[in-house]
Amino acid sequence: SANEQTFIAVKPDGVQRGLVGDIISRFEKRGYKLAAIKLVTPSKEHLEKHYEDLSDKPFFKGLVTYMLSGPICAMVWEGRDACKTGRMILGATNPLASNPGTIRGDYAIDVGRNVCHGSDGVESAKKEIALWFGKDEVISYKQSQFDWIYE
Ligand code: YYY
Ligand code: MG
Repeated sequence: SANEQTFIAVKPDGVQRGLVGDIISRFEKRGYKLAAIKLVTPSKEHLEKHYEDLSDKPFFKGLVTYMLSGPICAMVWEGRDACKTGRMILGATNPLASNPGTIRGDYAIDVGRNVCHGSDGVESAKKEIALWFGKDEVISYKQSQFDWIYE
């Protein structure tokens, strides 16, 4: 359906490196609709909850420290197949395995500085959107170019 939503975040390195505009542009130009956006500095507890499935991984502590190192640009993008296509726009988890043309493949080298986050499926997207945004922060509106993007 054209109203699938995904949670996309520009991580602290992406914000500091001035990549927010480019990342927004890639989703806009593809045809996705921006449903929510804010710049935030979440707590350690919030970030541990966001990455709770990875809590037993050796990189977990470093991951949370990295995510605490500066502001994060949190967004919700909406459109057909938003979760799967969002992951394709981001590239692979390890930037060295990401194709040029993806965000990570264009801007990153190390896995622990991979610039952006995207939900890995519809269920995790729902969970992440509820964690990062209040209900009134996710906006419902008609995208004016809708009929030029969807047949
Ligand atoms: O969803 P995605 O961000 O692509 O990867 P995850 O497997 O969910 O891991 C989350 C996050 O953890 C990843 O973006 C970087 C970091 N990480 C790491 O530092 N080292 C690894 N070997 C794997 C992941
Ligand atoms: Mg993930």
